[in-house]
Amino acid sequence: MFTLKRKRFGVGLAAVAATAALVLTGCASDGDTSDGGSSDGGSGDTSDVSITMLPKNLGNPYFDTSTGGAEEAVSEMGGTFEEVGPSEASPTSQVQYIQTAAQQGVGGLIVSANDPEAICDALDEARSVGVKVVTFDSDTNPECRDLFINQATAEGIAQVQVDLITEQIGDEGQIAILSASANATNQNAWIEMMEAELEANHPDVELVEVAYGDDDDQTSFDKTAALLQTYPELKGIVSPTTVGIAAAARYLQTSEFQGEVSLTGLGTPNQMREYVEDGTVTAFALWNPADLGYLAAYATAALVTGEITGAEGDTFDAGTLGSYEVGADATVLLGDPYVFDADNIGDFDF
Ligand code: RAM
Repeated sequence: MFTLKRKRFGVGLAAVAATAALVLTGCASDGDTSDGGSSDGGSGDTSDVSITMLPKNLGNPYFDTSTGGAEEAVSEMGGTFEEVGPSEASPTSQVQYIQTAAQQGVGGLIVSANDPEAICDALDEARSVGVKVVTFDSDTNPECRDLFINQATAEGIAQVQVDLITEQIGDEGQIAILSASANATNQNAWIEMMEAELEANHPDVELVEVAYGDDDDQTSFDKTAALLQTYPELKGIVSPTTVGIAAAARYLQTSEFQGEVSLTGLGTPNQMREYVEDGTVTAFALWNPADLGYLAAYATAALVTGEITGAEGDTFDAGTLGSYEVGADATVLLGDPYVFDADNIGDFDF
């Protein structure tokens, strides 16, 4: 059951695009578990910790990978682990799963939120019966959870995507964004910062539309077609979602726009490989979702055992990733985004 092979981003793989300031994730002291990391003296015994993982939706390879990472962490710690989730990434579709987890009395719930507010009542109820709530990937409002495990700073994620698209289109012309669901906390934060960066530093680039594919493959595919039809002058698409970028690439691949319209954003190497190899896509970015899930599970266990409370400055041990510290706003940062292109994509398998 715990067979996922996680491939850490290695330091030797650094054929990275010069446009992004990139530090590879997951290279923190592999195997070093020596400092224990307990900041306020909880029991630290994780053997009976039960953790439920609730992604935005099921059937997304990105979340399959993050769940695999969490499952591996729980396996190492000796607790129990379950993944549940809706088929649609809509604002309230996760509520019933939160309620069930609370009824079951799980120790910790790890959630990627489809909406910053819509699941807060359910999370409050879960917390009132003792469930520790940790968001990862896409946050709720901070008061609705104990901790947020952030994949990279929103500024960094926005910057790398703007750098990539502006470089690919020669820093002028029309672009569109193909996002996930309209309320997604993570995508909306990144889009806001992309808009600000475009406005401040790319006066000849015009963002003509933000479209929403709802993290659904077919919807994203159809929205790509619609964007290309509506804006004949379109030079590029940024899709800050692994579902959207893969669907958009599939559309472009067999269309008259292949090689004419640039596409970048956030994707998984396995989903994007064929499009990079055939030139439909030049470069895109992401972090390691397995590491994100793995870190989230260690952080959740540390909360459940009382090893940390989520206060700024708390430190905990995250297995092979090493030691992490809780920052401002009860947030733990995994690392920086990473750029994948034809030179390095063969080195990754997730
Ligand atoms: C999709 C989801 C997820 C996001 C990635 C980049 O898989 O929307 O929340 O972090 O893309």
